[in-house]
Amino acid sequence: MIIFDRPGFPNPARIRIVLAHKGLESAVQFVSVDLIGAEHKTPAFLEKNPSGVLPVLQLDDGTYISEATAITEYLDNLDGEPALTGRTPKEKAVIHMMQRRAEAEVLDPVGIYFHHATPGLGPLLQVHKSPDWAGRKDWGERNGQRALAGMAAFDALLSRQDFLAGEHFSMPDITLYAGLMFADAAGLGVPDNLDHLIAWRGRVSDLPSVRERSGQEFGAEDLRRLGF
Ligand SMILES: N[C@@H](CCC(=O)N[C@@H](CS)C(=O)NCC(=O)O)C(=O)O
Repeated sequence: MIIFDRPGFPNPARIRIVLAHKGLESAVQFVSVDLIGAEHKTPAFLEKNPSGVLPVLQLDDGTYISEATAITEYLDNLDGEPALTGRTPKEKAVIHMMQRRAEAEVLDPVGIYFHHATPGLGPLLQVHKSPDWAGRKDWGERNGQRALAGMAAFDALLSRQDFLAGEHFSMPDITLYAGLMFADAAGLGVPDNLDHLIAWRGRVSDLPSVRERSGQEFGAEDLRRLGF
């Protein structure tokens, strides 16, 4: 299997955590795609994923699977023990619900904040994302506020349970963890009064599969190229 990604970026990090969690790292070959150079908007890459985003999994039979959720579901089911995406109908439904909520309320709005309220990944990509970003910061700012409200909602939930779908670590925890990592890197941050969210973040980063992956700073090398 091949994973097209960029080390240290939030959605690729989701899959790297899944691979570590499932003991599958040696089963894949990583191919790095230059996001700052907008390589993922070229016709060659769009053939792999018409949405023009990372990560993408290529199976040995040539099938391309994009969307971190779909890739996670595939990898999680390979060993017949899909603990990250759910084993019973109820587990699957609760995980799916929390997964969508983590993406819609935190990770995606942080991405919009990053690309619409800041220079994002620089001029070559802004042409595709938000060419007039400087005049449209309000859309980005509104999404930044939405992400902060989402974090507060998860803080309240985590005052009652250890992980997003209940008592066990699963896919939505990885999604929210990537969302907070992105919020830090985008300069939005995580409010320090959200004690339950911060304690949960500590629990997640202590898991071996996450600890191994969180050594990577968010796109450190790429952000240096942009002068951050
Ligand atoms: N919904 C997608 C989101 C993927 C995504 O936005 N990936 C980012 C990297 S963290 C990307 O490729 N950004 C470049 C762009 O939006 O042009 C997924 O779950 O895989």
